[in-house]
Amino acid sequence: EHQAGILLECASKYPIPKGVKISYGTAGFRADASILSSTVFRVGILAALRSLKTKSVIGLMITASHNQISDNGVKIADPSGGMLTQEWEPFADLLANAPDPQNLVKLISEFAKKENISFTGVYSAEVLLGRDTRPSGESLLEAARQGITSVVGALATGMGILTTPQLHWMVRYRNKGKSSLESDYFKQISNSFRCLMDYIPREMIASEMDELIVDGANGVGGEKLEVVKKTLSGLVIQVRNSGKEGEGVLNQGVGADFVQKEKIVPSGFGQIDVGKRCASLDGDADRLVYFHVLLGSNNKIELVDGDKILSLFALYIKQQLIILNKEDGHHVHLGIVQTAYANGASTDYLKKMGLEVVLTPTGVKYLHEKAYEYDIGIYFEANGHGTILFSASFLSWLETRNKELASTSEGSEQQLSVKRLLAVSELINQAVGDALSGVLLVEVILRHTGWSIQRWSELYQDLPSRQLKVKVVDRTAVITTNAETEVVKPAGLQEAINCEVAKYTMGRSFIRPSGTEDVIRVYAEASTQEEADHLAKSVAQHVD
Ligand code: NG1
Ligand code: ZN
Repeated sequence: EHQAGILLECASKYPIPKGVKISYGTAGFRADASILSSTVFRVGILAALRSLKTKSVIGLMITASHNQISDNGVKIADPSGGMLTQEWEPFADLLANAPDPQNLVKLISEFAKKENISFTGVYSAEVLLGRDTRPSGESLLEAARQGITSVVGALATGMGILTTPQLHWMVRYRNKGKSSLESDYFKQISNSFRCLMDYIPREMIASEMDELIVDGANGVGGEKLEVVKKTLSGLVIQVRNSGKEGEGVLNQGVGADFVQKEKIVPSGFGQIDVGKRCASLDGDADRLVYFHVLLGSNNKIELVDGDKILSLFALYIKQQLIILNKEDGHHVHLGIVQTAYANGASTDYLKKMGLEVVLTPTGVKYLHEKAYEYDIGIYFEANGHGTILFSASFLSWLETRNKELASTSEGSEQQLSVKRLLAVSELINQAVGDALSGVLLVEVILRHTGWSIQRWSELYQDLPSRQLKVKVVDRTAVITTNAETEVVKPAGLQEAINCEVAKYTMGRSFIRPSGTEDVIRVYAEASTQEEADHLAKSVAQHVD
């Protein structure tokens, strides 16, 4: 009752704005920053409850990723460093939309009872807090802190301005009982990068590679990359749009989302960069795409998207597994996870390479969960969010094998492969997609293969595609199935889409409600750009 009193008092300082209904979507709560304080306050409470329930440290990140600077958002990292369990999302919605403090307290006490959460147990909650560079982040972080500490005994630990993947990484390592400061993160990625560089076949090292130019989206990623790059040898990185004073506005004409959708150079890039290897991060550095600038006056680029990063990773991993399998016949289950937004040409290519490919609905939580079913699961969204997951049992097999080989065949090809896989598992973020570790792995693999960005891009040719969004009053009216490739409701809509698709060669199209915006997204692919545009447009007309 002491607890209820405190909650009531704190909650009254964060009344919810009138007429706003908000829901925990693909990436937590997102909205214009000016209406978010009460939501963030309440998510603070939620995070503390989650910590009590799991008896583990929980993460709370304040970011709106690639969205405009005036937006912000909040999401929770579970004990493993992954997204908040889906089972708690309905409660998150209820909390965020509770009309007044009395109602809020009632909801909390009912939920705590149902979930067996004790406010007076020996474990006290701890939540790690992070935020991106958005100016609104500072006061929202304070709201989160107030929410957390309104749960008696709960501790809110501020970790400063971070990339989203850094916070997830910290939560994961803290719960493993390991040191999880930002400096530990940097140490881990630069050490494993160094190892992987050492394991590159000798004949490849000779070939010097030119510098990588990275567009930091004027966000937190650029700043962090400046720190990382100082610790690397054998890789020269030039950071542009690093978010420093005068370089431009967060996500405005820059960043991975802009580059992927518009297929033109981000601000700060141009004809002087023709042919060079370039990469783009998003506002919270959990997405990564590569590109090179094409010759011509229209600032067009050749995009190397998440699907191609996935393909590069898959080829490298598969090559290591072939070396392992050959020697001792151990079968390793490698799975590739994509969404319906993956370019059709990428899926065809991966299958042709003999890889097992599955589709899940959009949203990291689905991809991550699926990838976790394999010994090694590689997942990517076309937009550049993805990572490589290693199962605990496969990692321990690798550790054992590494020890055995050290005594029986030191210096063998097989030992090298084992060491490479172990180093990849250290480099690439096991909690969530991470553009910083992704960049380092891409760079290692390009050196390993000796490929230029052009050669990499030629692995396969993307099918022309078009994405549109249709503003609707109620996006929940559209219900899909089969990894979002088919519409179930409204009735008749899927038949109409089928009809349109049938008019094109290599045509493919699907629609789904966005989880982050009030829109229905339309995707179309066809053998020419004109046809893809046309198909998308005609499908969009059926949605309206
Ligand atoms: P929604 O708005 O649900 O389509 C978008 C991206 C997702 C994911 C989330 C979170 C597309 C088509 N959708 O989700 O892949 O990245 O944002 O940021 O790119
Ligand atoms: Zn992001």
